[in-house]
Amino acid sequence: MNHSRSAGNRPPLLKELAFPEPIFVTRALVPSFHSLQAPLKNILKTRRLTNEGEYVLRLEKTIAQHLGASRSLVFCNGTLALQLAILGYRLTGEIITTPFTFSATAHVIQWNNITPVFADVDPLTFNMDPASIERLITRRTSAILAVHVFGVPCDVRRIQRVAARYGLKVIYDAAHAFGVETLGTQVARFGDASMFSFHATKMFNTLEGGALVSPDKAFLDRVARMRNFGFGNEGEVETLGINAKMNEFQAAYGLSLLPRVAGEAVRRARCYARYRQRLSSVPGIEYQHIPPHVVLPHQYMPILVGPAYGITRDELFEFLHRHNVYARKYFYPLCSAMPIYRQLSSSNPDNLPNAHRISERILCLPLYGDLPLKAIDRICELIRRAPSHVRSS
Ligand code: T4K
Repeated sequence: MNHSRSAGNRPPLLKELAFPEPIFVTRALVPSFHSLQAPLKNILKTRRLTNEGEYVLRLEKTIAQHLGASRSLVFCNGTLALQLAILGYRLTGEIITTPFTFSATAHVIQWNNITPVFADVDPLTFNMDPASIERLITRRTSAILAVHVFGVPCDVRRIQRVAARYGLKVIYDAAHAFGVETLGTQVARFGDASMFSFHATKMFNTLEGGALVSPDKAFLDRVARMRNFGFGNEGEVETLGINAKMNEFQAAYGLSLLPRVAGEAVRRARCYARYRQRLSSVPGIEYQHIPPHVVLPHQYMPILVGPAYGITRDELFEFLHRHNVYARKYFYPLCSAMPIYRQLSSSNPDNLPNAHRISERILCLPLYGDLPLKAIDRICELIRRAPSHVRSS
């Protein structure tokens, strides 16, 4: 169904609420210029630019501490980190994953010549439903690739029980979950490996980048070799590899940014609470459930636009755009509806009712620490007035 209207029958703008400048879904957190000066000067002086230099090694130690892991590996982006995690465990056949995610999750499976199998999601947390996972396990299944969607942790205990029963690996796409805690510990401690994205749009970023953590030391050694063309300690190519290294500028940038993350999380929590408060009287707006044992630095402000709201998600999306608010439909369409995956038998919409319902209603509103509370009030007022305004035109 196409909900967009031609310019001729669009409702007039609510001029008093329209933003003069675009408000994007997020705004990259950056370090101060001052904090970057010394490391950049040092990099330029030593001319050590890449290949596991001083700053990359320091960042790996710091990230490991931050995530409660004994070791971390950093990469030029999160997608390659995840792709190498699959290769590092020599997975084959089929991997069960979620359709409600960024395309990278499904792509890394396909790039490894493995068939992604899509499981339905929980209607409240938007994360993979362990019962749905279990129904899809076949003799070809080698792993579960689960996503902590918008940072909200999966049901890690139930997923672990399912995996243990069938001897499967569990890899978490924790792209959104840097600093998240669940069940009294870091989310990075669950599963056989977790990938964190450090893309510019993430609260902690290294421009582009990502990290892997795992309790399996031999696995991390293998992946470290794969990240660098397969070179081993003796300088010989021991395994299939690729170039997935992070460079020294990125690592120095990340080290300078990390001290800012805690303050950013506090500011985002304030923004999140303001949205919840201001939208509480708007019928039909629903939220992702955050279980009580979870500590969540908010990376996203997802809402579901339900039928009681009065207009569709797409109508609200367009209305906000016209008022210069660039909310995003993360994640629509589902991976299972994308041309390269929709022919798979698990992509049948009848098997994915919750994922379809969420994907058709989801909207991520702008969220970043220096978004003024007054701007949030104005966005909420636009959301409050949109149904009557759109319907009356
Ligand atoms: N798994 C999951 C579940 C993921 O969500 C992702 C990435 C991955 C794996 C893969 O990790 P990486 O390989 O990326 O490390 C973005 C990001 O490119 C992508 O990293 C992210 N997920 C995905 C959810 O969103 P776009 O196309 O929405 O980004 P873009 O360029 O439209 O940016 C959104 C807004 O962010 C802009 O309107 C303004 C702001 N922004 C953006 C950039 C690039 C900045 O302020 N500065 C910037 O440099 O994909």
